[in-house]
Amino acid sequence: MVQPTTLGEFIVENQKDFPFATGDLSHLLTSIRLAAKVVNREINKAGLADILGAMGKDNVQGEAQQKLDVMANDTFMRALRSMGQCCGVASEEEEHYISFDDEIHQDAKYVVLMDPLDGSSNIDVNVSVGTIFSIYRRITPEGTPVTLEDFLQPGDAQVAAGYVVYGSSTMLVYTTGNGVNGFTLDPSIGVFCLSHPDMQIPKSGKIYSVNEGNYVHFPKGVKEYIKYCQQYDAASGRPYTSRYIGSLVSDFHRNLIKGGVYLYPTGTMAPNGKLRLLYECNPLAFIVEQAGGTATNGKQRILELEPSELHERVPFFIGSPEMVDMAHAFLRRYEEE
Ligand code: AHM
Ligand code: MG
Repeated sequence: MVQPTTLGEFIVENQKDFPFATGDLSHLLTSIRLAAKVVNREINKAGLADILGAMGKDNVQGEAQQKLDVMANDTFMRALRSMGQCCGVASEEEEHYISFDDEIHQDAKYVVLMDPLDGSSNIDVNVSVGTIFSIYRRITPEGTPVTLEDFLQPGDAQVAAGYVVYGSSTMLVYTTGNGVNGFTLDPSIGVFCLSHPDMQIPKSGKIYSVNEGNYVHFPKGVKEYIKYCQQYDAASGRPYTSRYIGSLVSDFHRNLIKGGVYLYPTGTMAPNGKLRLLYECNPLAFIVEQAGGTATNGKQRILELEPSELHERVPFFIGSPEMVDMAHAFLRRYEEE
């Protein structure tokens, strides 16, 4: 039997491809890998333990925090704090960034931005959820407390990004800027094994993913693009199939593998869209570009956007490059209306 490459082995083997290879990034990825396993274990038994349901309070975004949101946030925070490579974390669940200022963090170079449990409103009904993370080198000098500036970097400055999808199997997918690789957790031995090397998104696909409940609120260009997706055209394989889980990581992961486009546009109800630039859009944009795909806000590459706030929202168009291009063509055509 051929021994699978484990995530631990892969991280170490690929350390040399990283321009600042000191091993710190590898350690950081190791902390994230361990925390993901803990979160996976808790999610798997969610129906048995008293950890389902709402906490009874809202997070900074005004969304009801689930008990598992809090568990996932605490687990990743603990894992990142316990090692010496990370000097600060920004999370969807925390209004302000957290600075790690203990002795062991004095030489830490990296900040992490994350959505610890994305799609958590799905958790009570046993639908796949995820974790999304993004890693940057700090801008301010080592040994000083991190500042907002360390977190408000454009996505192009990311050194690594990834997600975990807690689905019918649990997978961790990540990039350090040298392609995208996916690892499936073998639950019998508790190890992530390389299952999807060098992931590439198909140039086009047959899936469009959008919350059509918001249709009447969308800009004209988006409405017309959705109609285009639904029209019959044998040559281009339309009508496309509509698939929307409402769990960004799962919707993205499916489209990455099968080819497709995911849209969360502006709307009269959500003038800037819903998804957060720093810990939802940027990491997935880095991954999709590394896999040959495209991610924009409808006009500009997501990775070029200059963030101005920690929890900033942006419209999001991501997926197979030809499909995102076509969505853009519709947006441009109806821009004035
Ligand atoms: P969350 O991070 O609080 O879970 O919110 C983000 C989620 C995404 O996973 C998903 O794509 C989106 O919200 C769904 O929003 P909607 O219910 O408006 O379609
Ligand atoms: Mg989220």
